Amino acid sequence: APDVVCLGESMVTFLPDRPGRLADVPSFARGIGGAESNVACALAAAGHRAKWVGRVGRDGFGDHLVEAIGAYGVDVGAVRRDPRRPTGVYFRTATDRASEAHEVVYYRAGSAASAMSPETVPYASVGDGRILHLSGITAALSEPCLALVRELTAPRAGRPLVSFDVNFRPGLWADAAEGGRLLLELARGADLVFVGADEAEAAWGVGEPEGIRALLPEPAVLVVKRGGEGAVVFERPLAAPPVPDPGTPLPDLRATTAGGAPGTAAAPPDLVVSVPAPRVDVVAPVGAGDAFAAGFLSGTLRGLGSVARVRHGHLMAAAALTVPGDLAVPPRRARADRLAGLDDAAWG
Ligand code: KDG
Repeated sequence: APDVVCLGESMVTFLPDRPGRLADVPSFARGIGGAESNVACALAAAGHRAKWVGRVGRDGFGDHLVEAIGAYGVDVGAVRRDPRRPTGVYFRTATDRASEAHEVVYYRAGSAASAMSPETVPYASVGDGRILHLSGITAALSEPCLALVRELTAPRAGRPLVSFDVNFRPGLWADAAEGGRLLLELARGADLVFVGADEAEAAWGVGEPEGIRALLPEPAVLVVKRGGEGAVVFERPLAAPPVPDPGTPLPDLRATTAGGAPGTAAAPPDLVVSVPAPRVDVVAPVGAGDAFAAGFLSGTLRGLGSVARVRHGHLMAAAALTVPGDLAVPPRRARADRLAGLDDAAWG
């Protein structure tokens, strides 16, 4: 059985070979993208059994995605091919200044993945891992996709630990305010939630970590990412001590989720840790959030403590931040462990 199942739309990406407006750039290099398969690829590279579930067209781009993601060691056996709908693609500008906004153009309306639904994605194909990783992108793709994410974040006996990266993409929602409201509702059903402080500000009008936790008290673990300032984790106390052993069973975070509904019984107190990020020269921020999630989930699978889990997230993100595309080669596990184990001064 897989450690982590990642569900979502993957696309072929086209990155220009030079900075400039899309209107001016003449040639592009092909890559692979898709937030959830990015997480799967990084987890597989870190030595975990990762599976990606999605739908692609019966076309050359679909072939390429299945082959390229499979080549990372990700199980692609549950990916379905749609003979009538195409594989999504997207184009993005390259800039030589990391802070400059990137132009992103999606060609994914009516894609094979937009036909994902509770009917076309059987629960058995996504519910067989220890962790099921989802993101808010899927909820924005179509009504059937939203229904699928609703179903997967709803309570269900024996469900895997549900991880949800909010991934608010205003350009994908017909009504961004409604998108924000839906994402909050979906995130409340997850066990583990990742959100950027700036995206929480954009989606919910609240960017302070404590304020975000007040909006989202239900998940046992809430990770608020603050870019170069690091990340803040809120979590219910876990009995399991940090044991860096790949064979360590997953701590049962779900056991600590009860009683957190807003306005009802008081949630148990949170453990709150703030973990600074290493300074890196950013080439392109794309894919960094996915890499962070992969590092944090990797640490979760290994039973590591909160600080170590966030540091593994930061290390994977640092690798992704320093390459132009979505995916970087992450540090090998032994090296990441040594880096994550550096004393706090090295992380200031
Ligand atoms: O996180 C990177 C993703 O944004 C990129 O791969 C494209 O999945 C994508 C999306 O929908 O924005």
